[in-house]
Amino acid sequence: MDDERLVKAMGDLDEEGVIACVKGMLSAGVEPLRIVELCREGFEIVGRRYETREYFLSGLIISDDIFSNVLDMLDRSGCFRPSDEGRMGKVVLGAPLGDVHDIGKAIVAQLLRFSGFEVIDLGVNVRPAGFLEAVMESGAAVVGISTLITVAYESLRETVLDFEREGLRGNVKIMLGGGAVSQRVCDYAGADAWSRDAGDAVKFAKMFTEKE
Ligand code: B12
Repeated sequence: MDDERLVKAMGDLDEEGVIACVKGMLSAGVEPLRIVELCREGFEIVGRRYETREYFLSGLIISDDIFSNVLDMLDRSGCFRPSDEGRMGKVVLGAPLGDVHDIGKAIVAQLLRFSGFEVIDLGVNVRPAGFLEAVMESGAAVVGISTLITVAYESLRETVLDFEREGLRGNVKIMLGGGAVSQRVCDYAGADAWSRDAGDAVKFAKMFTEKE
């Protein structure tokens, strides 16, 4: 019941409703990742309403504002506090050239840090060579790219090709995530894994950095 209310409030851009639901859920001990997932479902409603022109760009911006408040609440509850950051290795993270969406990426970064990874967050609109340079500087073995917009597919492919051209593809695992990725996109880009679940970023990073 609360689940549906949260999804609906997010879809309706009802900030007070969202905050009230999240407060209630946190005090009832609901898993923070469950709250994030329900908000993500609400974002999908916002996206659909934007496509059908019920909402405009301002609707997308408001949904971002509302979710920032949710993230602040989750942060204050202490659930995303990093534990022994860096112990598990380094992950370079970013959104590709042409893409400025960073909400999902921020969640992935928090979860990776929480799980002991050092995250080198390059931000959004990262040109292909930016990922390569960050890996060369940091020695990270994992790259995560968060993609919400289809125009960025070409830049995903270019990013993977840059690692190949530099002879570094064998040393680095590349994972994709975000609403615009799929198995086809992963195959096209030549990446190693993909998911639309932030928890899988941690699962993949652990798998990729496991010592034989
Ligand atoms: C909020 C929003 C915005 C905000 C973003 C604010 C911000 N700081 O990010 C603003 C207003 C800036 C915006 C701008 C635009 N947007 Co917009 N936006 C959205 C919206 C409503 C929500 C996105 C979101 O944050 N979702 C919630 C997060 C939590 O979900 P997520 O990113 O998928 O992340 C989850 C998983 O995928 C996973 N994950 C994420 N990253 C990674 C990485 C790895 C490695 C792994 C394993 C997992 C993983 O973990 C997360 C938690 O589970 C979507 C609709 C939708 N359905 O997504 C449209 C949407 C993405 N936007 C869209 C569009 C068209 C635009 C604009 C072009 C609009 C315009 N006319 O200017 C611009 C694009 C600018 C650009 N060049 O990038 C389209 C894209 C369509 C397409 N096919 O390409 C969408 C799909 C809306 C729609 N249905 O039309 N947008």
